[in-house]
Amino acid sequence: MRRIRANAIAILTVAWILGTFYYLWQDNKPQSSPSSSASQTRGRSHGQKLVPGRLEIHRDDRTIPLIVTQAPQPEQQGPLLGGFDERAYLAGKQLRPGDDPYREHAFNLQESDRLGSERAIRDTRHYRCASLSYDADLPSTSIIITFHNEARSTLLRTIKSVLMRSPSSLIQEIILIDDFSSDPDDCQLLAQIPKVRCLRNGRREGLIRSRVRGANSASASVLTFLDSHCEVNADWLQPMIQRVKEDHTRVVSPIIDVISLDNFAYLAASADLRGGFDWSLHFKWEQIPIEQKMARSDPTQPIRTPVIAGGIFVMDKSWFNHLGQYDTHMDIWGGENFELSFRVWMCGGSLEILPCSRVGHVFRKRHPYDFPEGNALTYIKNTRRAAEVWMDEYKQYYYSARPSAQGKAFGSIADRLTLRRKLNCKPFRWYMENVYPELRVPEQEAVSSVLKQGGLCLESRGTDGLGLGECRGIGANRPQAQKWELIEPLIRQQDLCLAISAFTSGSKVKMEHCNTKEPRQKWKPKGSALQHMVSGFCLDSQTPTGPPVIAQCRPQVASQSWEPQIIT
Ligand code: LR7
Ligand code: MN
Repeated sequence: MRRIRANAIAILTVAWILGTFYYLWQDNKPQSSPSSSASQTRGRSHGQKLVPGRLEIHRDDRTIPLIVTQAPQPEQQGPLLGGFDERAYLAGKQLRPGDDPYREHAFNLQESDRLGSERAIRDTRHYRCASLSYDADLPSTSIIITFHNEARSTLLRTIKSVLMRSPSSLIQEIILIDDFSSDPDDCQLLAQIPKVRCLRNGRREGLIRSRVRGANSASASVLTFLDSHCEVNADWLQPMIQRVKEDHTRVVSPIIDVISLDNFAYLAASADLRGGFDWSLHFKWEQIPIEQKMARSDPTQPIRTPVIAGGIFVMDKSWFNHLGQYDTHMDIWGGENFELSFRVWMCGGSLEILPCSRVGHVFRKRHPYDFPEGNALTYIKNTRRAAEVWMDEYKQYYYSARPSAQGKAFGSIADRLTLRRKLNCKPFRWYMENVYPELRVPEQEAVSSVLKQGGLCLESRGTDGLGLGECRGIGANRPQAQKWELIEPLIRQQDLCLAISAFTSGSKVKMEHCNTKEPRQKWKPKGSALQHMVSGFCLDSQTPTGPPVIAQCRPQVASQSWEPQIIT
């Protein structure tokens, strides 16, 4: 008896130990093997969209259980495509032997055509995602896909993956906007698929106006935008609709996995990335800031992102409309993701990436279509509009980073400025401080100089006093009181700046704590004079050497002539 009990205890102990090991193994199980860094820099010249950095590629499939997305659920089986004749559709356009498979679409069309429309793909989510549950009464969504000369096989795979991998109750409709592709049948024929509608533009509009057209004809309360060469992954839709249902001001996107443009392999992107940009308004994927990364105990939690890549996101329809849809004066491609992202954050919403939602996208190295106004001019027009409407004084950094944008046409922005005022949106400074503090403002080179007038130098005296004194010392040995840093618009000495005391002629000029936003501290050079930017008056030493004031600018007058002499 005792033997039996001892055996039972031993068996239970072994089972318990094995169970613990299994649990720990599950918890540490790599979702993907270490990264192979995919090249970040590619050949597009303007606002290129790059493969998310640090791809995690599953190399050794033997040690990691292969999890593929589930087969179509029973309710979706049967006539997924209704009476649509898939074979005839694909056969209608085929690569001719000898044709360059990359020429027309900038990806390997031959591989795409060969793949078929229903392949299984790896479920790239963190394994904990599979055990999350979502509300049973999620609202349905209108899927909006705009395209211009998309390959039939990629377009069909996008649609089919949506139908296969979404609960059918969540798909109200799939709206295709054919942006004046050469062959109207590319779109028209697809309308035979249940739930698919096709709208064709009578002329090329670009993706921005096309999406607005799609949104205007959508009947669901939630909008889902997709590019025309995507494959959605397991349970991609529920996490996004759930977040938007809980708070309609959230605009959410999935992690965007990579579909290889060469062999169409489906590759997991890193889950630690968010959207960012530099001052030239060039989108980039970047690491989540380290503090946020450390604070993330749950890998299924949303990731706040300063901007979204732009093509794949879910947004409440009335919120989309309330916020002014898109800037429909933007053409073809580019910049609309910044405009939307700034607007969402600054006007009371938020942007996030949901790690439990994954969608694959074919990233390309070049645009496979033409830009009627040219690629560069179009990108400049669109980003100038975004910068002019939303970036306030920070737009100067955009222009410094992209000098060629200056003077290029961008049309009227009056309507968008009115919109911004009407929505009572926060300033860009707020966005910089609260949403994207990691974006560094470029350091302006401080030039240290003396401000000389004849043999005299402008010097600070006592607490806030100023005057002209004999120039002393040479080079770096000049006294601190006579060294000035001219960093437009400020004229500064350590943390004190030259400021006018009132906006009237004759007002004294004094020193006070620097504040770039303070209009009384803003100066600019005007010939040999220093002009106060807001009042228009010039720095004047008065005669003979009273405390400096501002006075009507008079060219060549000695008391207004300041000769900056740079000290090294
Ligand atoms: O004139 C056009 N008319 C269109 O309908 C030009 C394009 N399009 C369609 C096109 O067929 C495609 O379906 O618009 C969609 C986007 O164009 P792509 O695929 O050439 O663009 P992309 O993938 O390089 O661009 C990303 O940035 C764009 C900026 O304007 C858009 O926001 C895209 O939607 C966006 N794509 C994504 O965010 C997917 C992930 C890529 C990244 C990063
Ligand atoms: Mn795309």
